[in-house]
Amino acid sequence: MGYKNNKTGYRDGLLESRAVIKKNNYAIIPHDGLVNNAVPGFENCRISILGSQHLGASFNDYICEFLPGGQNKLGFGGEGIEVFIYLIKGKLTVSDRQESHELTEGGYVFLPEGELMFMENTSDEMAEAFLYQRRYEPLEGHEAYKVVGNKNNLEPIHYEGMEDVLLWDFLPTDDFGFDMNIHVLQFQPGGSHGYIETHYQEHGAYLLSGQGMYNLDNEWFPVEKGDYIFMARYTQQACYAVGRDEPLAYVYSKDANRNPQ
Ligand code: UGY
Ligand code: MN
Repeated sequence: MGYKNNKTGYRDGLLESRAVIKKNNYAIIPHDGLVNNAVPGFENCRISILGSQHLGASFNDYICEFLPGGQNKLGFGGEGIEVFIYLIKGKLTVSDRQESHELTEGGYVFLPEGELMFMENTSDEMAEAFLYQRRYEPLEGHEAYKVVGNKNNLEPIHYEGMEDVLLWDFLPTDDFGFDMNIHVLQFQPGGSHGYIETHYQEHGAYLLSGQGMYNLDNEWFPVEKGDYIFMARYTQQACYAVGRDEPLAYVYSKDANRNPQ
């Protein structure tokens, strides 16, 4: 899938993998351990299911390469299910029943429950996207709505006031119609969380660039671009970025604005 391939270890007879799966707590799934899945609606795509209820998540995450001509014409989402797409690479046409949006790198679309998301790669290059779906938790008197944007047009904030950590919010942060948000968090080399977070909310994170060390439940793990990390509710979490060339950045989900059920 275009990432450094540590399956060489397998060929050398070392049988090494960095994957760590602690169901209902945390998981690290390196890119080179992924297999292609057949997922209803996705045609001419290399798609892998990442987070799911079987890991302990309340959402499904996917990483998908739309080959030229790759598409989903059946629709992603539907009754009760909210969906989100973030375009990591290439170009992709993303539509609901009303209109189409031409996404370029950094582009995203959120559709509220009841809508269907259609996708098509009409370019002659592969397009890579991170996809999310979750059963919406309604709140009386409030409603979510479609959001379309591009990370490159947003102004990041300094996460918790730190000079070397930036945060982009993709959905409104002050609207109780939304029961979750998707963000990008970026650490300059040497940058880190200010403390080990311990919180009710869960995360699915896909690493977009760089390398770092991630603390999950008080153990440290090396992580890099292409890894997926699941963090269940209350899993302790923190990281720091290493290397010189690239910041460590990930796109991740976080539930919000609701009482525990
Ligand atoms: O928003 C968050 O809770 C985020 N800072 N968590 C994380 O990066 N593991
Ligand atoms: Mn967190």
